[in-house]
Amino acid sequence: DLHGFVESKNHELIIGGMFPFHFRTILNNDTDMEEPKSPKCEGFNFRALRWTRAMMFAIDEVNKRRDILPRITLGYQIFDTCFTISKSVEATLSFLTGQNETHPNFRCSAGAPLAAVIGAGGSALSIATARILGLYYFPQVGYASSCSVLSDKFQFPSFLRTIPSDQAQSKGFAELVTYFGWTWVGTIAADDDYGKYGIKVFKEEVEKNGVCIAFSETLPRIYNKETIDTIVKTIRTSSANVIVIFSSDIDLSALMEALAETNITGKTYIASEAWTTSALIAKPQYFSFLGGTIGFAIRRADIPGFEQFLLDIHPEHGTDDLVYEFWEEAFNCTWPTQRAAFYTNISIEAIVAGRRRNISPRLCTGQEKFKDILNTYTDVSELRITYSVYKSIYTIANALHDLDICVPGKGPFPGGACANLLDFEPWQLMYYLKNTKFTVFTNESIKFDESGDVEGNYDILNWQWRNNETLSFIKMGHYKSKTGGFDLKIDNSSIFWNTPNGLPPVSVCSNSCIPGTRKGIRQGEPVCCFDCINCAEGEITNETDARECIQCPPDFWSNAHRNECVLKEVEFLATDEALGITLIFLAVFGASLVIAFTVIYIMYRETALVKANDRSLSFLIQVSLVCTFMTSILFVGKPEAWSCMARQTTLALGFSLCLSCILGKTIVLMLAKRAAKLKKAEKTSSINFTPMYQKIVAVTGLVIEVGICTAYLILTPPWVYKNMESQNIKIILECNEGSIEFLCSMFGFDVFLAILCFITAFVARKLPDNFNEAKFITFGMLVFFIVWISFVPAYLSTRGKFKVAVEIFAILASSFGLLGCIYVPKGYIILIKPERNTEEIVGGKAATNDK
Ligand code: TCR
Repeated sequence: DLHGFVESKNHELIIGGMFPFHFRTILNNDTDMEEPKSPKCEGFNFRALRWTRAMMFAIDEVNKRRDILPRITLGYQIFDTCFTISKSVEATLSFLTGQNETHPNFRCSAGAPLAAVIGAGGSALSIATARILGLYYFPQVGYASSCSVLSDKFQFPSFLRTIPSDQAQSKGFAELVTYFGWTWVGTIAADDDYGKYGIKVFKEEVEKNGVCIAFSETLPRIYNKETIDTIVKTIRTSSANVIVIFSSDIDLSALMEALAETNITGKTYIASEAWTTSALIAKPQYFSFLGGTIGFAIRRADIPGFEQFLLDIHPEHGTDDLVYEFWEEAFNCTWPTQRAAFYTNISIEAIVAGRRRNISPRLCTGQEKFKDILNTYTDVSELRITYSVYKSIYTIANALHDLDICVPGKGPFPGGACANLLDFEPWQLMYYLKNTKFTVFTNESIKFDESGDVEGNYDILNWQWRNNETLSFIKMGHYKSKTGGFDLKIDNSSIFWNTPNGLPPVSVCSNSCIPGTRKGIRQGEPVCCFDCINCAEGEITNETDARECIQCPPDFWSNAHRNECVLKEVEFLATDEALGITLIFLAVFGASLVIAFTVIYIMYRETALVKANDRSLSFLIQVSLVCTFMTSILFVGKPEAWSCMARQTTLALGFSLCLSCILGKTIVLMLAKRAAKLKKAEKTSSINFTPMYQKIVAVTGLVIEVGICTAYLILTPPWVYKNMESQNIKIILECNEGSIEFLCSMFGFDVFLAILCFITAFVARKLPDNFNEAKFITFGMLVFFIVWISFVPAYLSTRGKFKVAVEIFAILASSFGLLGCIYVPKGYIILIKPERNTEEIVGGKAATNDK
C-alpha cells in the first residue's frame, strides 16, 4: 500500500527516492481484531510532486547524456513518506527488501538492483531512515534534511546531503540578529529534530553575543488549538518584536492561520529555510503581519527544460494513482475511472478517505490546462529544494560514473581492485560518493566534507509586496561560507520593514543605558533586562551599556552628566576675587594707618606725648604692625613654596616683635608703679629701668622667635599641598604647615608674650601716668585674646579658601585692635586735644615721680 512511482523496466540500476506527497497520515482507529494496515495519507503536497519530478528529470537527463554513465540507464523507485517517520521507515524497508514487504531481504529490488536512496525529506524522517540504511552502510543522499545532527558520521555513516547543515543557518540567524542589534528575541520551533536542533544551535550562538531569548515555543506536531492559542498569546504579550521560527511550512501553517485571525502586527519574523519561500505560508492574506519577514534560503537555480518537463504530466500518460490524485486536486474535479473505482470498491476507509478529499462531483475532462490555474507545482520561480534534489541525483550518477571508470589495478579497494557497476557493495559506492567532485550546469561545484555536508551558502530574502498584488521574495543579502567562517552581507536599502515607521524594528528588553549610567541587574531576569543606574559622583561611564562606572583619576571629577571626567577646580583665595581684594585693601589700609601714625609721630616729635615714649621702641612697634598687616597679603593668592614658608613665620615674627616691645613698655610701667608704692612706704631709691632694658626685652623676644622660626624652616618647612580629600569637586591648594609642634611653639611664644604683656599691663593699669597707657594696653591685649580665641573654632570649621580668609581676618582684627588701643588714643590727643599734650599732663607726673 505504499504510494510511489516505479519505473525500472529495462534499467540496470535503480535510485530510490522518498518524498512527502502528503502532509500527514490519517489516524485510523485500528482495532486488534483486524490485520493492521499502513495508514492512508491526506493533504496533497504539490511542492513534493515538483521535487519528485526534478528527480525524474535529472535521471532522464543523465540517461540522455553520453558523458555520464553511458553504458547503463538509471531507473527510479519512489515512495511517499506522508511527512511521517513511520511511512518513511516502511519505505526504507521496502527498498531494502525489494518488495512491497517490510521484511529485509537485502537488495532484491524489483527487477534491477538498487544503487542508492535519496530523501527522506524532513530531518526527522531522514534520521529514522538513515539509522536503518546505516546498518547496511547503504548510501543515502538527503536533499532537504538539514538538521545538524545528521553530520554525525558515527551515528549516520552512510548519509550525505546536498543541502547545507543548519549549523550554518542557525549561526547566520545569530549574526543577523546581532547585526540589527536585536537583543530580545522570541523563538518558535517545530516539534521535530529540524526545529529543536535549529533553535538550540541558534540559542547557543546568539547567547555568545549577549542576546536573550524572550520566549521559546514549540509548535504541536498534531493540530492542537489550545497549544496554538497559547503561542499566539505569547507572541502578543511578549515585548520581543523579532521572532525566529525554525519549522517546516507544514507544521507552521496552523499557527499562521491562527495569527491571521488576530491583529498582531509589528513583529518581524525570521524564517528558516523550510518556510522562507513556501507558498503555504507566503499567502497574500497573511501579508499584513508576515510582510517584511526575513528568511534564509538555499541557492536557487533555473533548470533549463524543467518547466516543460513539469507540464508534461497527464493521468493518461501514466497509471500511477498519484497522478490521478494530483490532477483531481489541482483542477478540483474527479477522474472518471477513479470515481468508478471509488464507488465499486466500497471499503470503509475508501469512503472516509474520499470524504476527506472532498471529491468534487465535477468530472475531469483531461483537457484542463495548467496555465488556467495558479499552482505551486508549476511555479518554477523558486527552485531551491528542487535544485537540491537535482544535485542529489547528479551526485549519485557521478559517483556511479566514477565507480564505472575505475581502471582495474588502480582502484581504491585492496589490491587496487575496482567495483563492478552492475554488482557492487553499498560501501563501495559510499566510497565514491564521499569523494565525488563535480560541477553542475550552474557552475556550482559540489563536493562533500568529511561529515558529508556541502558548503553553507544562503540567500537572505525579504518578503515584499510587488505591485500591491503579489508577494515576492527580494534578495536582501547573502550568508556565504568563506575560509575560516562565514560572510554576512546585507543591503539595508532593499529591505522592507513591516513596522509603523518603516524603520528596522527595535527588539530589546531594556533600552540601552546612555553614557553616565550603568546597567543594573534585575534580580531573576535575563541579562538583557536591566535598569539604568546613574553613576555616583566622581564616577563616569563614557560608553553606552557600560556594566560599571569608572572612578575618575585623582585630579579629576565627574561632570553633571557623569559622562566625562573633568579637571577638578583648583581653589585658593585668589587676588582677583572680591574677598581677596577686600582683604588686601584692609591690610594696606591698616599698614597705611600705621605709617600715618609714624608720620604724625615724626611731625610731633617735640611734643610731650611723643617724647614720653621711647622713640625707637615706638618705631619698632609701628614696623612690626606694618609687618603683620602686610603678611596677611601673603595669605592671599596662589600658595607657592616661598609664600607658604614666609606667611606663618613673618606673622609670628611680627607679633613677637610687637608684643615684646609692648612688654618692654609694660614692664617699665609696672616697675614704675612698684617704685611709686615702695617710695610711699619706705622711701628707698628708685629702680632705674632705663630704655636700654626695654630694648633688651624687645630684642630678646624677637631673637627667641627668630630662633624658633629658623628651626621650623630648616627642620620641617611648610609646602604647598593639593588637598583632594576635604572636597570632591575641588582641589584645595593650601599650605601644609609641616610640623604642628613648631607652629604651636611659634605662636605659643607669641601668646606667652601677650599674656606677660597683659599681666604687666594689668598690674600697672591703675598708674595715673601716661594718660592711662597701661589701661589701653590691657584693653588691646584683651582684644588680641578675644580675636585669637574666637579664631580657633572659626578656623577649624571652615574649609578651603575661607579657612585662609578667617586667618587673615584674625590677623587684621588683632592688628587693628593693637593699633586702635595703642595709637588711636595717642593720635586723638596729639591731633584733636593738643592742649592736653603738655609736660604736666603727659610726662610731668611721671617726671616728678622719678625725681
Ligand atoms: N530542512 C528541513 C525540511 C525542509 C523542508 C524544506 C520541508 C527544509 N526545507 C522546504 C519542506 C519544504 C530544510 C528538515 O527537516 O531538515
